[in-house]
Amino acid sequence: MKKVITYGTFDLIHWGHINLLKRSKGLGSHLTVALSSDEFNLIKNKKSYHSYEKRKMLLESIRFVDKVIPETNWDQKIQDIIKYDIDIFVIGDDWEGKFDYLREYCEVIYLPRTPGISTTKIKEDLFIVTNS
Ligand code: C2G
Repeated sequence: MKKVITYGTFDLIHWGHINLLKRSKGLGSHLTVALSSDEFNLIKNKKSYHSYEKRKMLLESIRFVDKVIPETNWDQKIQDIIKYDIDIFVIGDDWEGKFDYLREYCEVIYLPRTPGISTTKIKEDLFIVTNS
């Protein structure tokens, strides 16, 4: 049973996220999502629209997702990989190269981002619509 893990904020869940989760699950038979906490989001300079609990509930409703754990800092990945017996770390290629140090512990795969959609784009488009 190949176990896969990915990390992210997944705010205002959209089809780019779903593409990532679907492909991630396709790499193995179990997918864990380490979901950025509200506090860690502030460290990432991200302000989520939805709280951690709401983002967790949404992710747990997605059939590709088997487990959701909190991501509270940049440095938990190695211990997560060991603790959850992970075979593959996967993330979008906007992070290309940033997590190569994990290759000592598991396979590292960067998947192409889905073009044309992002949480930021959604927020910007809605701002324009509501202010025009
Ligand atoms: N993503 C994607 N295509 C998009 C938008 C996002 O493939 N159009 C992917 C990102 O590459 C990432 C995942 O969806 O793998 C979640 O995106 P974010 O919530 O923006 O994740 P991020 O803030 O980059 O968090 O420790 C790692 C960080 O927590 C990653």
